Amino acid sequence: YSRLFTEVVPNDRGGMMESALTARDRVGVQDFVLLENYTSEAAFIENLRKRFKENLIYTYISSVLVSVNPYKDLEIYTKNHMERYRGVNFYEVSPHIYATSDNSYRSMRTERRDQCILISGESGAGKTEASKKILQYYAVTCPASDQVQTVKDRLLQSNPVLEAFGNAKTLRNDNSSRFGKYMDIQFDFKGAPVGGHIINYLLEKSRVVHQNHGERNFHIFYQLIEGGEEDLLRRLGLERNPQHYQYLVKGNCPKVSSINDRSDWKQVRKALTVIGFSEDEVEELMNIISSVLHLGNMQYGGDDGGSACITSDTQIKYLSRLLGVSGTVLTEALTHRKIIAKGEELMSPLNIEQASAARDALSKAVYGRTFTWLVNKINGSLAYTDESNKNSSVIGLLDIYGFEVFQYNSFEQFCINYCNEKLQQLFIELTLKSEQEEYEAEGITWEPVQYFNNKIICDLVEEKFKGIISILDEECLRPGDASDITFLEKLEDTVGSHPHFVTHKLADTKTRKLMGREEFRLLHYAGDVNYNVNGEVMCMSENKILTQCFDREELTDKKRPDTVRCVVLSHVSPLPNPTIVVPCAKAEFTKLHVTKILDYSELLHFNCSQVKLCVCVCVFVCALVFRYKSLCPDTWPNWQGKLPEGVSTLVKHLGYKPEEYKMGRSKIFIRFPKTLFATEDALETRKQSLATKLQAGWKGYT
Ligand code: AD9
Ligand code: MG
Repeated sequence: YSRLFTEVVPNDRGGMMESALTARDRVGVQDFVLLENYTSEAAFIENLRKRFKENLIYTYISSVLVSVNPYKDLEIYTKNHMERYRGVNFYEVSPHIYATSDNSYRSMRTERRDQCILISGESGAGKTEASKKILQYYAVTCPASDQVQTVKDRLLQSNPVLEAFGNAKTLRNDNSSRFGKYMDIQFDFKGAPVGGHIINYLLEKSRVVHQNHGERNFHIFYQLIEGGEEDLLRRLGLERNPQHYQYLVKGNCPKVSSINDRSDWKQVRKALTVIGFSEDEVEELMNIISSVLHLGNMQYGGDDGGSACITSDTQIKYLSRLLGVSGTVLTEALTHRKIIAKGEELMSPLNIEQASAARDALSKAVYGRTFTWLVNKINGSLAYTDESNKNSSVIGLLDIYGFEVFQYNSFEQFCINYCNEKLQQLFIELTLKSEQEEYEAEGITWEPVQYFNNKIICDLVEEKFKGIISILDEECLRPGDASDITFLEKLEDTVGSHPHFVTHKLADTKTRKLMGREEFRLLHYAGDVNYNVNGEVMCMSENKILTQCFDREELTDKKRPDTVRCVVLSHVSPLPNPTIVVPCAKAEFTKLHVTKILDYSELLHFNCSQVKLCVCVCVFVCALVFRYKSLCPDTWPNWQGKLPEGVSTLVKHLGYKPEEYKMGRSKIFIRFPKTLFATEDALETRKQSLATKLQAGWKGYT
């Protein structure tokens, strides 16, 4: 009975008995489709609020998990909790990220199909935390041998390493992911995790050289400076003071109260060892990290002719040693560019501004390449090599940076928000489409539902020749007078009439007041964002050091901008278990805030369309019989016959009218949530009377 007793009231109030109705009143419903007034925004928010007050941060919309960031540690991620969800069906326990994890795992095992868990939500919503919880769940609950334990350790330890190099404090999140991550966890035929593979998308490299006020550079810089051993810092020529480095002072925020850089350094060092980095490799890695800091401190002065020269050779000395490049070559490369005149290569001097830009470009490129190398190295250590076991299945986890809007939004935000736009498209398509397919499979007639398809916005960004990226590409490659402003003008000419695009010139009076002249505004599904075009059209100078360090052909291949890679979702498997994550700033659950979030995530819209599409609550027939079997003498203690007949018997006994439900092939579709509520209430009454009788020593069934 214990399972039945814990199901109805999904809280942690021990064995306290409460009627189903009172419980629902207090903690809301655990699936939004059970809301009686499911299309009402107020009812939706109220349900979320009730649950949040009770520390119930998870709620379903059908098979989608909605999670509200509690911003505090809840005791819901213990080993006991993991055990509670292991091998148990979705509908038998209260909503949890572990239920989603377990459900994907079981589908992978039983259906032998790869799975994917998409995690979306705005910045700070808790996506990365959710992905870590999923990984921990598999690490703890899946079978293990010694070899598998190593893989589990490496999978878990890849997180602190990637977060050190790819996460940073922003105004929205102290540990904001500044890259997108898709991780495959490979399982062998026994269901043990045996390998993994990570794909990273679009690291925000501009952060290496510039941070907005109140933000930081990537964590690793501060970790190294605060936590690095004395002799290591000496070898790297670093001082134990972040304020000393130009690349670390832009945001005026060297310390963050929620972050302990020193202990994080220790954790990262340990993680690097677990993953399999040798001492030499760690040292080389730190050489590069410190060389970026030295580059940032390099000062330029101008000679009489206005050409840039390096005023102090301290940095060059360190750089030359740390990067293994000759000082003379480095100096020339950082102050000159190569031009070809009359078929001859000449070195033309840069002015101070150009030289500073070249230095920053080099820093970004070095850091970006190092990050990619790091991911490749981790992949090497996670690689699954057992040839005899090729039939492995995978669960993919997609955790990208969330939708974000700042006062000043640049190319980075443009890429991030475009990426979220793509994800939203995929998400709607997969969930609504899969729902419709389910009706077809179950032989149920359904009405197609109208919902906002954001493909129109994706097209605006990505369409060949006519989209914003193509136009930017074209301006970057165009010789002559191409500039940020000509780019903006070209946008106005090409996509000016698009309903989701506005510029200062094209805007109505009201919008114009909210826009700068160097901005364009995109009307995203999640909200309107102004993007500044300053510095978008950067014609990279031919740079000696770049040509030495990097593959030249790749550098000039501007036909494949990074932005597209961030949305290559070809690895997403056909069966997603989507998760939406809703943030709740500083644990204050105000209506205003929630309404804003709903606006952003289109959650409500999604809920409505999902529910309208469902038209009803659908329950697996086996779940229905299992849950309510005690309400009918013919199905108690177990139904021995065929399941559909069991359901018919049960619902007839419960008094369901024919118009209240439809039988599918494997599921029953109940038209009104209140029908299910009535059955829940009957179950509750039944359980209370059974409990009383059991206490009195009763053993039979009446
Ligand atoms: V971003 O798009 O990378 O900027 P995320 O990834 O959505 O963002 P993240 O997972 O980093 O957000 O969560 C932000 C912070 O919220 C964490 O550092 C935690 O302090 C807090 N958080 C998130 N989820 C939970 C949770 N389940 N329990 C407790 C949480 N705290
Ligand atoms: Mg994140």
